[in-house]
Amino acid sequence: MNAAPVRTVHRLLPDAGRVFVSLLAGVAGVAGSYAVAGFTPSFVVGPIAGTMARQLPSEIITFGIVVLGDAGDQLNVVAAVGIAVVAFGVVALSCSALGRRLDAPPVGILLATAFGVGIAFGLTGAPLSSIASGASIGVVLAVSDLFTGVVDSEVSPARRRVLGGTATALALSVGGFVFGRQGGIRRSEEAAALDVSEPIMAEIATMLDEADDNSLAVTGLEPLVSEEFYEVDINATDPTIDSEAWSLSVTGAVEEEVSYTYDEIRTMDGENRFVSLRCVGEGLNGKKLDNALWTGVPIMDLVDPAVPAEECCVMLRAADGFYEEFPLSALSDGFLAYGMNGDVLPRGHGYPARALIPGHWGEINVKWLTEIEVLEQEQDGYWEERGWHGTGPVNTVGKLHVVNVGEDTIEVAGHAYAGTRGIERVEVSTDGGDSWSEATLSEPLPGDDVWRQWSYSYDSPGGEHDVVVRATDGEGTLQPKAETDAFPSGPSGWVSRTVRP
Ligand SMILES: Nc1nc2c(c(=O)[nH]1)N[C@H]1C(S)=C(S)[C@@H](COP(=O)(O)O)O[C@H]1N2
Ligand SMILES: [Mo]
Repeated sequence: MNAAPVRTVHRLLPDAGRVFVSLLAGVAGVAGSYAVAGFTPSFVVGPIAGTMARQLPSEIITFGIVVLGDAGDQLNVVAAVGIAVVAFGVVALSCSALGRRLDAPPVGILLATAFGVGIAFGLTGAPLSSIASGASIGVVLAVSDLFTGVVDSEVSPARRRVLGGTATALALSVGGFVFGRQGGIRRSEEAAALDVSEPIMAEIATMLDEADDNSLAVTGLEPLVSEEFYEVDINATDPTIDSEAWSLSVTGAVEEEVSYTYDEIRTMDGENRFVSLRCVGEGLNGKKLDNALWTGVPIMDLVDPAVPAEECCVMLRAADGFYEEFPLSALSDGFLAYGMNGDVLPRGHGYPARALIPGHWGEINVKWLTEIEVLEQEQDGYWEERGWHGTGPVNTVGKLHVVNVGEDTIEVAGHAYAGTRGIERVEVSTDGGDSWSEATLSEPLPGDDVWRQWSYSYDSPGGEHDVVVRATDGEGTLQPKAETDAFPSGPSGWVSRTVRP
């Protein structure tokens, strides 16, 4: 029997070393993209994660939001990184195999580079980061090939390939990761102090001081202006918008469509407002409730000049492909913010401008806003198409985030929020709901959509006990005791926690 056919089959099947080096080339391809783009939509992983978040069945998405929470987002990004690495790896492996079959390995490397650029560009539409992806793949393949040609070595060529490929991929990946973390070549333009008129600036300082003064002195309790404001997005990466090229238009059922540039909006009369936001998808005692001081303009100052011809509703559309619909009447108290806590609105919170709709769930507070379309008829927004009902007013909630156990006394504290209804009272039970006492509330901040802090101290009963919190809104309505899930219209119920002194 001739052994040749066996050897041919062997040659066609890639050996483990080549598979390994190709996968590492895939890692380098992802890192190359990250080096240039940072964590933006130009990073190959962004569109993959976004497509998964958009296309997966809504049951899986809801499970991710309600059960996994932030871990669900992380899982999505990890899966997207894996997909990108494998896709680039398969390109590297098959192109280099083709190059060998043609007896021209450099052709295979060039092909791998070209396909790498092509795939990345197809996903991101971003030339620079795509070239960085393809080039990184090509460099890993080329260097590992060069290493096999080293003469006078004790090490076998196959092993040299793996060593050379690994070293190159490692260097490119670590370098790419470190550089990309700083924002890549394209560093973000915001994260700067807001440049507004003297009186507005002075008012920001006064209002932030007031929030500071009003914050209860409780160890571990987040102040009235959040130090870390939560973020919820349909995409893993935030859009990078050039404010010079951005505009906001009022369209649809209006007498005349109007469009505004960033500069036009920035030169209109501005205002400062405290507004709290809460996500409909958060857990009952979750952390997706926060407050900030926003700077911007009343949204109707932009809409009125277009003269809406319909009373029904509006669709707010954004640069990330997000859209939410709600009644025009809710928009009438709305605000368009371009500043946050005295800084330019951060990219993660909607730079250059976002909507703030008082008293409503977070989702209609559309970030990266580009269009306000007046509608003649109701339509579903992004989350409503996925089964949520998150466009209405928020549920009343009293959160319990702080338990400070002292020697004789125990201090419990948290935040309470009821949107524009305001908070009238927070009550605490330390015996599982049998008896109730009134908690201390922080002095209210100006504004009609602002949370409050509460705190309560009591003598330690010694043993384990259940603390329950319930809030009454400004209309005198006690929040319902019955617990409901976040899906579909927001969590509800009294928060309770077991305390062990
Ligand atoms: N363009 C856009 N706007 C958006 C979202 C989004 O994914 N894209 N998420 C919404 C949701 S669900 C919430 S809860 C709030 C959160 O705002 P924050 O990220 O500034 O906290 O933004 C809303 N606005
Ligand atoms: Mo949300």
